Amino acid sequence: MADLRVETADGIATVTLDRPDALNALTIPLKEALIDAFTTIAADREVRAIVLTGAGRAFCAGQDLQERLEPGAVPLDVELRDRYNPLVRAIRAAPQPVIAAINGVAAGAGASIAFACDLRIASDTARFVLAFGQIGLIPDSGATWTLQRLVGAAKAAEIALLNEPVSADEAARIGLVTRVVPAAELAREARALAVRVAALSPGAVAGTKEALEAGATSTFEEALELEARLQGEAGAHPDHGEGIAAFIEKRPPRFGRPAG
Ligand code: LHQ
Repeated sequence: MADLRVETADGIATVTLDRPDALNALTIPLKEALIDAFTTIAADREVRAIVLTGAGRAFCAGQDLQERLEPGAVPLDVELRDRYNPLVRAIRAAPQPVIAAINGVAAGAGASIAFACDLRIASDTARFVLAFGQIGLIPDSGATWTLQRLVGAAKAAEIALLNEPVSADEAARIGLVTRVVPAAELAREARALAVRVAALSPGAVAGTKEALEAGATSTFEEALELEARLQGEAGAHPDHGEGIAAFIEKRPPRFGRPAG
């Protein structure tokens, strides 16, 4: 698909939105290609980390507004159920950590997609704009759930209701992004982050994602029980023994590979 690039090297898949002239705004074919890409990568055991980024000066300007003006445009509830929701679900359900490398403006559903990722690293040129309010819509693609969990209810209400752009520095200050780096260094720093998580045990990473997701809405008791179940599985996997052996032998662990 011309508007989406997927490159895989050394266990890291890089997914690049590639409609720079429209600030990587999301059309139906682009959303469908993204869902396909995340579904395919999720099932690829060779991939240990995913980086999502945008070509040109934007990360993603959200829904392509030109497409909404075309005759027969799909009703918004249908568009959400058929494409946006499956997309953010696919990001969150991937067993690999998904790192948003936010290279520029992330607006509307573009911001929601960044919020759905596991980690966010931003260039100093990045900014978040909820944008929904300015076109008479409510935040969607999971933003009403993710944003308040990332920054707290008061800050989320401020960002969503006032439509104030959140600069990269402000995003770092409120914990919305892990780090801000100079634009020229973003791709390298995002890759370095991906290399770090790719070196961890894939099973432990997938279990951590699952437990954090469930813990966001579970009771404390439910979280304890899920931890016990997932830890039982992690402890029974060869990666646990490899981790202990590597510690004792004072060497880096080799996770997810056959012993020897
Ligand atoms: C665009 C877009 C764009 C097309 C810039 N589409 N061309 C929606 C409905 C359907 C289902 C349910 O969910 C949703 C979810 C949503 O995402 S709703 C929110 C949709 N997005 C927006 O409302 C954002 C609209 N864009 C903007 O507010 C600004 O463009 C931002 C703040 C992103 C960037 O501002 P600037 O840096 O000043 O750039 P610009 O406005 O000059 O845009 C550059 C070009 O990109 C321009 O085209 P042109 O031909 O004049 O160079 C824009 O028309 C185009 N573009 N966003 N979403």
